Amino acid sequence: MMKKEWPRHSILAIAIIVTWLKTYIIYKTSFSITIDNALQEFILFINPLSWLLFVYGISLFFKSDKAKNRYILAIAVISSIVLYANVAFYRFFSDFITLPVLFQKDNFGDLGASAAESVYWTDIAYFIDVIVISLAIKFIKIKSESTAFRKGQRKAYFILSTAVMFFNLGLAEAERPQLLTRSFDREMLVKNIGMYNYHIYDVYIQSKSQAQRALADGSQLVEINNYVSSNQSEPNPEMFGLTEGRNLIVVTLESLQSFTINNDMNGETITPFLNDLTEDEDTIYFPNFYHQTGLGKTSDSEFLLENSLYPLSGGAVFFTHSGNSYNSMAESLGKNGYHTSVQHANTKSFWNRDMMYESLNIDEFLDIDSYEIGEGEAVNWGMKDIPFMEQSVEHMAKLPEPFYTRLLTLTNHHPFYLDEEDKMIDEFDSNSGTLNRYFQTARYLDESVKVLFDELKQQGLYENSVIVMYGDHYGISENHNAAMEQYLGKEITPFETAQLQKVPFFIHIPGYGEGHVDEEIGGQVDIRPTIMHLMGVETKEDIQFGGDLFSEEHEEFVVFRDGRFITKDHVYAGNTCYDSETGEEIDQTACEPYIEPAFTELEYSESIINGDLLRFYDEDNGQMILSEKELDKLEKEQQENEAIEVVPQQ
Ligand code: GP9
Ligand code: MN
Repeated sequence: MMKKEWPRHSILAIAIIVTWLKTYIIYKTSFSITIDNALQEFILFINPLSWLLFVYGISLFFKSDKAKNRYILAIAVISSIVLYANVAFYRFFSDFITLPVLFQKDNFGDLGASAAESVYWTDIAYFIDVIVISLAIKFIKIKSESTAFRKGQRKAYFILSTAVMFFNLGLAEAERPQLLTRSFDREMLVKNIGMYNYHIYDVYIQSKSQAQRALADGSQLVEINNYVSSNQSEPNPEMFGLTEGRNLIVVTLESLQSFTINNDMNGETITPFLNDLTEDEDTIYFPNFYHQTGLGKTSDSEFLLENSLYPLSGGAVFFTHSGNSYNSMAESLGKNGYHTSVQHANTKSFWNRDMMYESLNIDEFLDIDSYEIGEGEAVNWGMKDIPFMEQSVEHMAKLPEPFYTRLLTLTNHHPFYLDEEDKMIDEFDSNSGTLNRYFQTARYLDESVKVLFDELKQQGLYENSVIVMYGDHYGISENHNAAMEQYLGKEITPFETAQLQKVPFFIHIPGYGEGHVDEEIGGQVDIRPTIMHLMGVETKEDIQFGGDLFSEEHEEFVVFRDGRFITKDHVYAGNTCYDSETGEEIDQTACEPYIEPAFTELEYSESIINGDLLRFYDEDNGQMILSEKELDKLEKEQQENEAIEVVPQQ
């Protein structure tokens, strides 16, 4: 009996279809990927296809059937291993694999053990495509005509696979604008571009930063260190150590801009509680304080605050350089006996926080799994701020003291949706729904801060704490300028846009009694030195770009991430120099002396990050470590727990 003969590219077609469907089924069964609408489901379904078409399609270049089949099988095996490794990893860490995780020594031990724990013999099912393809190769008889694919057809095939890729990327971009440039969450990447493409992207991002790192050496740091040292500001003796030994609670006020403070909207107060704080005897409020974030938004603000370095000009440093050495505020306070933590009711992989927090030496990350989100307690991006504050204070009551904990709020986030019962003021009446709703969520955020203070008092944690609060970045982008003009009642020039970069900064010290409004001009890069000095920790040897806002020597010079800057007398924005008092354009020469220094600051900070230069620096004694060899030696010594001998600068 004649066996049925199959068309010549059957094996290729089977491989693509089986691996594709298998991948989708695994997405649905082995990971918990949140899907909010039908479009997201569709993207998830098609996302393995572009890569599979491409990579299996390469088999079309093989001449012999045997080589072709072997190649297809090898790809099936490799892609199954990648997928399965993620499944096993996810079982333990609820996260997808990213290259640094494989190379971080600390993780590695845990990883091996955990991986072994989460492997079952039934997992063979994850290799179902390999089995199906092997059987197909063995039993299917292909029509005996030549399997050589004609060039034209091959071209058409790859055009098709490229088209599928662009279709996928197009849908992903529509669903998640700036997905690749901001790369905010591994889950979102997997959801939108697929597991296989995600790994390619991850390899690209990581190898780019590894290459820059490999080329760097400690000598680059000498010049930077000289610059930084000459700009250090002496602490103000009246403030230095004022809150030493107290718990430090830092609250990130999501998307809160300063224009909401001491202001109203159609007669309604936007932030009553924060307004009172600006006049409170225990609070120092900084109205001339600016955010300096880039594409990494909240994560950039965290980066600035922890390290007093500028974030990157492109991409989010939390993603691109999470394996670097840093000298974070958490690390320093940790060395001073503090337990350090971050509390945030969101997935831990968002902004790659789980990875980055390890590098920042944050002891504990209380993420969404540490919160109980009851019926009606979530809106917009997740858990509502009020229950979040309540539960965070419950966590604090259990933390070892003294602690440094950071709370990241979420409700006042674009697109600013709120449940009816949480709306405490009306919407604004412009043609921008975003701006209209913003006032309501900002009002809600204000209320949650009040709840935080009340809860702290109830738990007996208030008196012995210092509460620092800052706005992380803008909430209303320039897209809403027309509506903002209506609200502010003035034209938004580049000067005004720079003013809108002001975010509130509060330092609340229970029992202080000398609260005031501090007009000093500053930015997020100044938070670290200001707070560290308040906590009684010296920062003389630290490589940081900010200065202590309380210091007599603090320089009023705020550089934005894109090169715009503010000085006491000028605002430089849109390549134009403005008088800071009047907002009027003035001669460029007034700003000229600052253009270069602004650029230099950003450049220096960028090279520290790209070259991972802080690995060549010992902040304990301010010594430079110049060569890889010396660095290896030091690491070895550290590992052996012996006294660290640092080779001084030559
Ligand atoms: C997400 C939250 C918001 O966890 O921090 O991030 P954003 O979009 O503001 O950067
Ligand atoms: Mn934010």
